[in-house]
Amino acid sequence: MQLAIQTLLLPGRDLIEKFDCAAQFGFGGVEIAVGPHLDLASQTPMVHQAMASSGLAVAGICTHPIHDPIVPDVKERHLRLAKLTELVQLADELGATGVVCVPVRPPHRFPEFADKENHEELLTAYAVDVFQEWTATLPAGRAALFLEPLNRYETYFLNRVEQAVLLARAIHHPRIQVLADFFHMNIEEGDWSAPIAKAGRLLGMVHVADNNRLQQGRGCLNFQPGFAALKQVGYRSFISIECWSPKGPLIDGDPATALPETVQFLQQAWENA
Ligand code: LER
Ligand code: MN
Repeated sequence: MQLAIQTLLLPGRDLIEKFDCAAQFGFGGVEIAVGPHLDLASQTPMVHQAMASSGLAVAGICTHPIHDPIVPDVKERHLRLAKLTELVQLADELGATGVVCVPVRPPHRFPEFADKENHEELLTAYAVDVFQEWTATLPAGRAALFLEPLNRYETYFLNRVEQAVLLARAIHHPRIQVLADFFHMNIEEGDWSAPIAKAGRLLGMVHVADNNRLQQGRGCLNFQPGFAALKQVGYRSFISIECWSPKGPLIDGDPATALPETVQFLQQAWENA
């Protein structure tokens, strides 16, 4: 298994120290979280240094709500899509598998669809048009855009993996893939294997946290059935740790001892799956 962790969860004053810590803790990759706190374009020399010094790969780039592209304002939408193009190009430059994308979440809404019974269908058709137009403008490269479903308390569009799979199939572009986040799946899915089987080869990235969104082993989730489902579809890409507390990204305990334990816990669960 290829285990990664998001930058916001790692100790260290800069990306070089964070990557070095991730290597010491036993991870194979780092998922770089971008947003108002980090403009990746200005940091690429440091990321190259961090990769060289730690020997770790950039697993992926995790975006922030400021990057969600399906927003009603046309000018704002184009700015966000241009930023996603920049991030996908940076992912290629850094050898990362791709960029996480939540299509839309509150407060952005589409009042013209909101009251309609077929709200989801209309919004899906709208999103398909936007993503198809965007993929047609993508410069050559391999890095993917991972469509991420979030649970019902975080968004009203794409809550289950199957919905992201249907959207990805409708967009029908080799660089549009799907992300399965075990925290959201634990809230929204009826079981682990059917959604993961439906995603199959479209599954490009996995996020994991326990049911309380702390690191694995600090809640009551059993990771083996989900890992067995990943093995069943031959998933070989990164499984990335994404933990949150109500105050923001957080690892419970001292990361220097808690994170190596988490690595061991997940490796054991993978072996037993
Ligand atoms: C948010 O809950 C999440 O899971 C992230 O990966 C995307 O912002
Ligand atoms: Mn996630």
